Amino acid sequence: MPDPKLSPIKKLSALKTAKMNNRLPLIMNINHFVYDRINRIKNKSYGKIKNPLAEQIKNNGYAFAESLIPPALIKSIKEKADKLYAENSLINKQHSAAGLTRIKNSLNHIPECEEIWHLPEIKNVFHSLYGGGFRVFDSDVYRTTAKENPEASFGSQNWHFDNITPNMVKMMVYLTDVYEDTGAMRIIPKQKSYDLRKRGFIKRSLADKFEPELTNSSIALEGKAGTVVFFQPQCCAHRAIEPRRDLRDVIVMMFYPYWGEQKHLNEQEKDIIASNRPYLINPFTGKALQGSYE
Ligand SMILES: O=C(O)CCC(=O)C(=O)O
Ligand SMILES: [Fe+2]
Repeated sequence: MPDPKLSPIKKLSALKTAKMNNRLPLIMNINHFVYDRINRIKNKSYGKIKNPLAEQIKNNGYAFAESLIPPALIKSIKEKADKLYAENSLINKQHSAAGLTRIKNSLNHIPECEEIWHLPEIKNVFHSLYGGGFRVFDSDVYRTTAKENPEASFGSQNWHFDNITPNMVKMMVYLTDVYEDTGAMRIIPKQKSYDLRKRGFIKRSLADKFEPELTNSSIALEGKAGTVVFFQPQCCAHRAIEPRRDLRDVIVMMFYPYWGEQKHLNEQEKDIIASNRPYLINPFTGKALQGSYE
């Protein structure tokens, strides 16, 4: 039940948000709903491919696996990322005061990232979730460190749901060993998150009202370099954590269903996918509906 202290309008809005899993315009949800139905019809194996990680994602909103990606691939991506950070010329520093820096055009500068979504172990998870193919909407390599300015913050450091359609699934690949004190993301399982949303936690600005419940019901996603975390960021409340020591490097990719195979990308397509932000998309064309970052 929504919090009885909420005004009627807030109660209604919390219920609508819980129902749709987002705060997007109705028309966008309808567009994706129709797209997903077409996907189910076209993907004959919808619901038939079994994968234990996909089951966990469906049930809990997240799953993690330690050894889906060959260590040599992780090592070469990490080495290239380190080199780019050391050269310091291709780094987006928009949020550097808050400890977040990104590699610009990472798919062209670290082309090995593309190999990840062609690995059978990764493809299987999405084939099971979507009943067939998938597309990658966004791929990003970023680093979190201690803040330079304690007052600074980037949005994801507050508890939030990503405001995206229900068919999207995010994948985070660790390039460093990730512990609580090196910036492991905290996440709240789907059922508990759903309960919080119905009670009125629908956006990040309301997080303070729901503490300490948010923190107490969350877990830190710790894992060695190479760990893959799949999650539904529209279903599970989550937040980025500032490392208290060292740093955390990750690749983050966003997936959505598709009835064909994700093809190999040319340079221009990689450039677009490496800068697609935020995650609002016309699924029929694969095009971003809002701006990107450099
Ligand atoms: O970097 C993180 O730990 C989490 C960022 C986040 O909010 C997200 O990927 O949706
Ligand atoms: Fe997020």
